[in-house]
Amino acid sequence: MQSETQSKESISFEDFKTQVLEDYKIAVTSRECSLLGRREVLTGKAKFGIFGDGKEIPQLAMAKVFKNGDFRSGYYRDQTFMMAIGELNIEQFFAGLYANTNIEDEPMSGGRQMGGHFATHSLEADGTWKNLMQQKNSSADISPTAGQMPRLLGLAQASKIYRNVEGIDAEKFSDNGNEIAWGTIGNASTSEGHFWETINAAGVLQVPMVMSVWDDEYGISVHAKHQTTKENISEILKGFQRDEENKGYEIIVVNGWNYVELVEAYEKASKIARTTHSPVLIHVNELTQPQGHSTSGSHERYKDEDRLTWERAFDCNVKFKEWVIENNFATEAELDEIDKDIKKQVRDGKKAAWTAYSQPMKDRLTDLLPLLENAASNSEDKNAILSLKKELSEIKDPLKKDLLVAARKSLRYMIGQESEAKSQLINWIETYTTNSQPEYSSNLYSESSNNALSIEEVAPTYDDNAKDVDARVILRDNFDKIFGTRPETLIFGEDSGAIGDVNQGLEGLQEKYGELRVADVGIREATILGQGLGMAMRGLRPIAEIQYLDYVLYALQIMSDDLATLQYRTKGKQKAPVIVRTRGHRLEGIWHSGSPMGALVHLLRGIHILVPRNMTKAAGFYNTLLEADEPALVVECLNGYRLKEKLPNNFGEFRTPLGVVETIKEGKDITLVSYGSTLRLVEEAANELELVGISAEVIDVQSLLPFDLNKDIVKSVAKTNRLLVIDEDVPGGASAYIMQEILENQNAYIHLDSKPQTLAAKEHRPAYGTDGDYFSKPSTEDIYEKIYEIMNEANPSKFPKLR
Ligand SMILES: Cc1ncc(C[n+]2csc(CCOP(=O)(O)OP(=O)(O)O)c2C)c(N)n1
Ligand SMILES: [Mg+2]
Repeated sequence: MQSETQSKESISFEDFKTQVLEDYKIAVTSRECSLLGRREVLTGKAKFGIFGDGKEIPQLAMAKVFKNGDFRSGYYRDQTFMMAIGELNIEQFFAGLYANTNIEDEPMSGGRQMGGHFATHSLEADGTWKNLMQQKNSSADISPTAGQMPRLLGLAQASKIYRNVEGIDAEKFSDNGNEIAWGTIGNASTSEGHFWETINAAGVLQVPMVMSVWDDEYGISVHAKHQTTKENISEILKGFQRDEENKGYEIIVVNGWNYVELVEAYEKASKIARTTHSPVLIHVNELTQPQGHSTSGSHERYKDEDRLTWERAFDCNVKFKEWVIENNFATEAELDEIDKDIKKQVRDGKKAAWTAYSQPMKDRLTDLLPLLENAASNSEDKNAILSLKKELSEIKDPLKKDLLVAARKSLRYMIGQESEAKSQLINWIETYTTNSQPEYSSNLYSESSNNALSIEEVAPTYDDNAKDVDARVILRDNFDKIFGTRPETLIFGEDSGAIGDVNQGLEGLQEKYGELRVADVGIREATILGQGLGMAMRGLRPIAEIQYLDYVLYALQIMSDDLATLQYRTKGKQKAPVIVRTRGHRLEGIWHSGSPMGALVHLLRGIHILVPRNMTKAAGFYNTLLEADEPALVVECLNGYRLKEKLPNNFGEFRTPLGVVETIKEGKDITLVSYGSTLRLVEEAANELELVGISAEVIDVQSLLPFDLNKDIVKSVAKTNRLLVIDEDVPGGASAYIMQEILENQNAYIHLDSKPQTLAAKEHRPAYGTDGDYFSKPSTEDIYEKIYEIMNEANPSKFPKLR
């Protein structure tokens, strides 16, 4: 049996034996970590545990063929794989369980993610790329099941781009596109739409993606009969199998306890994907869950005795041990000795991890207790503080929180007094908070010197006799310049290729730059986003086009859960500077004129959201973003492509700054704040109001996230003393967000002489047709009358009632 494996053919028995025993040690170490990890949760030292027990052996086989430059996109069962590629050791495993916030101790997320969510570091401390070809890479896991799929597609596609597009500086990212993106998913999670969308897309694109399904027949308590047609994922995927005539998938089925067959399967998969770029699906059957799904319940509740007996017998580690003995790689006694050794190693590693995690709190406690003692002596309520101190000192392993709670509560017993003891305590609280808060809140956005906010504005310049052109021409010529000068850029979307997008902003560019760089793709927004995300994680500069703003919702879950959290959940160790291009507001009908900007602003913290009012501004945003190292969503105005704009002469160079508002009409009576397509109506209303003596100042927000960094809007309100925010979102949507920024963060309330108000669309989706639009969204008349009403209330004699 062994002689059939390639490993055995190419290496000596002794070498093979060494490898087998190394694998055995990793499998046992991983299992011991799972067993002890569960106990740490049950005794309360860790909050939650989800482990990789029962999935060890296939992961060893995958690790064997996983090369430098490759990427994993997987889920919470993959601890054995991470150990086998040398990216997770025992202490780090426990540091993750305890939520150690030191990224050196807990490299997966610096304590931000629960254990079992894995990542490697793609970035240097300054945010620049490491050489990803000199390490094994794992994109950072997320908890939503199948959420790893869209990104996996992009990670695989990057190899195809690097192999086939000339001129890209690939040194840190690729060796001629030989890298594989390895996906893992649980059997039950293949029920998710993301799984099917990704599988189909990878088959169409023919990218080097090897997808492993870890099949243990269950998704928590729910059996395969409720999850999968025919209870068999590879069986129903058979139509994807490639043959002489058609490209497709290589589909491999293998049992998860059979070491030899697994090694063969992964070697075969690796060879196919690396050389031909054909995707491969490996259905790994007959896996188990020795401890059940997670620490939140026991599987004895839903597995019958037969199943539990079978699971004990077919536990992959048990079968592996039997195989090692049967094939004379070691005796049972030798393996037992190894087991014993490893048990001790894991116990020691766990202890070391606990000390590393808990010692800093104990150290701070020694600073704090004397301060509390002192505070008590200086307080009229001495006993109250002493009792807080006592409670704190009795906690065996205090959390950061415990220290702060005691310190902050103590201050309440010192209100109204001045003392050295009190200032020392305040000082301690402030220093402790300043040091602790970033451990939980840093890196939502890029903190590198290339962050988008640090990219300076460059104004568009014009020839003396610059023509007025259809605005889409400005986008097209700017994209032309971008693709001509930056080989690592590419754009893809529905109708983006052959016809040059539905509004001709990419006209002729596919012909010029090829089908890989200006590409048509299927109708599958989540994986369009995933393509962008994955390729951006491998050093490319993708522009993912979502045809209309209303369809961003299909990609929204991935944008929110994966892209927006990426820098945060890796504490700045991974980035994906993808640009998401879309167009929205004001066309016709329920699904062509939505403006859910409030929803986006709230779900996408971590991504910049830009709402340029014209195409010169939009093009400028693309130029800015390509200089920067973080993701953004750019919403072009659907009704702006055919409006005339003056043709600039510095394409690719002019840059619209982020977070900077623009006053597009000066005025003294009221400040009107708006953005995007609505602005034209606001300007119209403002001009009409001049005729009755109302002078409105109109401000274009341009950038919802970040918002008015220079706090210019409050300067306008200080002058006009009145404020109206207008947009096309639902009431309380983005307009409420804008209002909060202006009133609360910019303190505009102190300047107000009239009630600050918002004017938004109706609560329902916008109805079809010109009248549907008029009765659904704010019209010029609505805006005019709202402003007039505010002025009438302020000065009824000058502005008598309109109606
Ligand atoms: C989108 C989503 N829905 C539900 C959950 C809760 N959940 C976590 S794991 C899991 C079962 C997954 O089963 P499977 O994919 O077979 O993986 P296994 O745990 O069996 O390895 C569920 C329902 C989740 N994390 N994400
Ligand atoms: Mg399962």
